This record gives sequence, structure tokens and C-alpha cells, in this order.
Amino acid sequence: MSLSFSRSIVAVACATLALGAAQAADTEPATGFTRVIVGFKAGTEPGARAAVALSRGRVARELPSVAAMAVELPEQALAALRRNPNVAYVEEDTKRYPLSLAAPSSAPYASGQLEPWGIRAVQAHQMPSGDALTGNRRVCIIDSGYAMGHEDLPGTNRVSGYNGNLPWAQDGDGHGTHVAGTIAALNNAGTGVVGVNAGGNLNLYIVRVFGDSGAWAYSSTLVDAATRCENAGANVISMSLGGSRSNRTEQRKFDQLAAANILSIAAAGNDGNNRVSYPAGYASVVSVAAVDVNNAKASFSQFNSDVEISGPGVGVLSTVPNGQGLLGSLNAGGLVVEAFPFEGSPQLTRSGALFDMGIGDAVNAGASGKVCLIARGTVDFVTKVSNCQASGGVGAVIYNNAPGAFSGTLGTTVTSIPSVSISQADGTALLARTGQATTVGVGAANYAYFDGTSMATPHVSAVAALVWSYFTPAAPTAGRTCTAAQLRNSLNRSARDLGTAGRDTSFGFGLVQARAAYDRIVSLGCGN
Ligand SMILES: [Ca+2]
Ligand SMILES: [Ca+2]
Repeated sequence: MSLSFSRSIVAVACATLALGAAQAADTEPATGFTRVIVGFKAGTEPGARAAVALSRGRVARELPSVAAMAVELPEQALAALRRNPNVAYVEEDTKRYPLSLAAPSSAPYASGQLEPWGIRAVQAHQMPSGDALTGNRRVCIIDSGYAMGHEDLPGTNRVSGYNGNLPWAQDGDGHGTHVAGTIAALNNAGTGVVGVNAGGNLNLYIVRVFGDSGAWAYSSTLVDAATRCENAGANVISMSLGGSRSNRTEQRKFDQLAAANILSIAAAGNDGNNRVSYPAGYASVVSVAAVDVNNAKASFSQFNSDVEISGPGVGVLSTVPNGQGLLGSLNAGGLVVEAFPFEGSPQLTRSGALFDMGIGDAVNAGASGKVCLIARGTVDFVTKVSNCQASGGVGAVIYNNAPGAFSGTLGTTVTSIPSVSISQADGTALLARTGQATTVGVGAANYAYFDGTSMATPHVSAVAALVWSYFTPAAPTAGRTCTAAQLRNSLNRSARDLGTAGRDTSFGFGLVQARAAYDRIVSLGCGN
């Protein structure tokens, strides 16, 4: 009890003094205690504080902008506190969770700059002046922090933040850094990926609420974080997080932000059912569903009448803290190919001439010292890789026998050469390069593939900032300017309709489209 209380009190003091010292992540109340948010009425704050003190409760977080405070107090004191005339309401301090799936679909990134599929899907590259104007916008990311110093992310000239829980410029979890990369990974030849706003112009503000693993945060922490975004001048707040129960303090905060011309965007949730997640579920917050590369609803994406718009959320390649990803790499005679490591492959990089080993169903002395190029089918992956290895091959590349990419496993068999999978199209391209010097590898990387409505959300947040940047008082393209509410309408009305005609519970208005929104605003005005 004393530990969590003292940490919380330290945090409040630091916030007041703006010292920026780190606190721990949110923690459970002590046994016998409960965590609630207490709202007070105009003029009754002293009485409400006295009631909390009388109940042996301690203030864990101040929320002055919504006339409330988060409190930890003995469970048996709750009933009396609810009845106190100085108290407007008492509600559970509900938990909010990051909304990527527990096991990211770890797969590859080769050594050239790759364009994640979602970038083109949201029309990020079709804007008339790219993201050159986004220096007039600021996106606030509430998440697990930001890997400052990452080779493919903007630095301190564009990014600042607040140590809500733990230092904002670090990210032991990777979730927040992945979200940030989708919004703003840099267009820098030969390095990593690109984000929706890749020019390094967009301003980011990072508020860290999650710890390094298994994270959650209280709704009061989220209210405080959103207030930090507001105070930092954010135009868009991106929240790849949520929980299953609503919270009136939170709702009040997001209603305030909407009135203050700030667009709040949150994940619809990953439980694959029709429940509503919060904060996405508040009317003042945009709820984002996830689609895959074929524009099908992601199986995990929650569906309900609150779902408003969709973004790419399956197999999303983005930045993670250095070395935290595991990817394949493949370079055949200078051709860089997207390669996915087989589960069970050793982390090695090997080079040799490229050798066509057919379907790899037998040992072939011709493969000795070479990289085996093998077609999928007939025999299992581990047999193909083992035959390459037994032939003296230095690495194995298995290409698909149907359109698209795939990933596979070697099961429990231990192999000593790196092995990766590639798409059928890339296999065809490589068959024309047999004999050329080829390097294949599996290893730690600064990029990873994640799935989740957490990944869909930053696509929408980034497009919102990108489109909005064209229609501000500083840059009123075609004389048009947008409020947050107008922009929200324009994004919805220009979305690419998916599924059943019109708005539906799986996709909302459809897949967010940057250029279509821009064109619509130019021709019809914002919000129409
Ligand atoms: Ca890049
Ligand atoms: Ca539809």
C-alpha cells in the first residue's frame, strides 16, 4: 500500500513542479483498498477532500480540468463516500490497455527502405505537396513511449513529450514506437520503412502511460495524459488503447477536447466481438477498425455501431526499439526482396551464389556453398531446408507456389543455416538471377510486423494530421479551413466504402483515404 501511494504522491508533486522525473507504471491498489475517481461539485471541493481524508483515502492523481481526483481508499469506506453531499460522483478508475495483439506477427524487413502496404492503402503518397505542410500540426501519441534516437524516426527537433509513467523518450515495450513509425517514419533512402508523414515535418508529442510489458493504465492516467496533449498544443490525439467499460470522467475530458478543436482517435478493440471499447466508444472520439491487405475486416477487429472508420491493421511493418524485431533479409545480385524468417531458423547471415534447387525434395551436390532457391510444395519446409543443408548449401529461400507471401515453421527440428520465405512473384524474379551473388539472413532488427486495431489507429491519426495541414489558417488551400469536427466529417465522407454499402458495423464509413478527403474538401468545403 505505502509503496503505490508514495509513488503516486511523488508523481503528483513532480507534475506540479514540472520536474519530469519518472514514476513507475500504474499499480494495483493494496489488498483491501480500491481505486476510484471522485468528482466534486462547484464549491464542494474542500468538503470532498475532507471526506476522502476521513475515509483514510489518499489522492493518487489530481484531475483539476474535470473537477475530479483519483483516490485509493479502503473498500468499506466507499459507501459512505458515495453518500457524502460534497461528492458529485464516485466511479471505478477503469483500466486501459494497449491494443496490439499479444503475439505480433514477427516477420521480415530487408536492408532497403520498404514501403509498408498501409501507406499506399491510405493514399499517403497522393497528396499534391506530400506532407510538406504538416509542420503546422501536432499529433499527440499516448502509449508506451518513443525510442528516441531510432535511425528511422524524427529526433528532438520535431518530438517532445511528457513522462506520464516512465521516461517518454524510451520504450521497452515497442508498442508506442511502432505506432509512431506508422505516423512519421522517415523517408531516408536505404533506411527502414516510411510512415504516412515521412518528410520529418510533423510535430509529435509523446505521453507515456504504459510500462515496458504487460501494460495497462488507469483511466485517470489517460485523462491526465489527454490534458498533457491539450496543453502541448496537440491537434490530434492518437490512442492505440482501450478497455471494455466506460468512464464518465474520461468522457467529460474527451468532450472538452472536442470542444477545444482537438480530434481524438482511438482503437475499436481486438476482441473480435461486438462490444464497444473506451475511449473509442465516446461520441467525441473516433473509433477505428482494422482491415488487412485485401481490405477484409481483421478477424480480431471489434464490430459495433460505434465503429466509425478503418485503417490498415494486419501485417503492419513499422519501427521498434533497436534490436527488438526479428526479420529476414535477402539480397540477390542487388535485388532486395522482402523475406520472412522461418520460425526456428538460426539468427545468421550467409552468402553464396543463388542455386535453383527445384522443390528441394532430395539432396543435390550442386547446392554446395550456395544459397538454395526452393519452390513451396510436395514436401514440408523442414525437409527442404534440411536437404539444402545436407547438400552443403549455406542458406535456404523458399518461394510461394500461390500468389502472395507466407510464413512457416521448422517445428522442433534444429537447423544450422538461415531460412526464409518469399512471395511467388519474388521467387519468379529470383529464378532469373540464379548464379548471382546472394546474401540471406535472419536476425535482430529495428522493425517488426504487428497486428491490431492499435496499428490501424495511427494510420487514421496520421491521415487526419496530413489532410488537416492543408486546411489551416496558416495554409488555407483553396481558401478552405477545417475545424476538428469538420475534418472528422470529411474523413468519414471520403472514406473508401467497404463491406455492405454505406456505413456498417465492421468498417464504419470505410477505409480512410487522404487524397479523397483532400479533394472533397477542396471541392465541397470542409465537413461537407
Ligand atoms: Ca525510412
Ligand atoms: Ca460499408
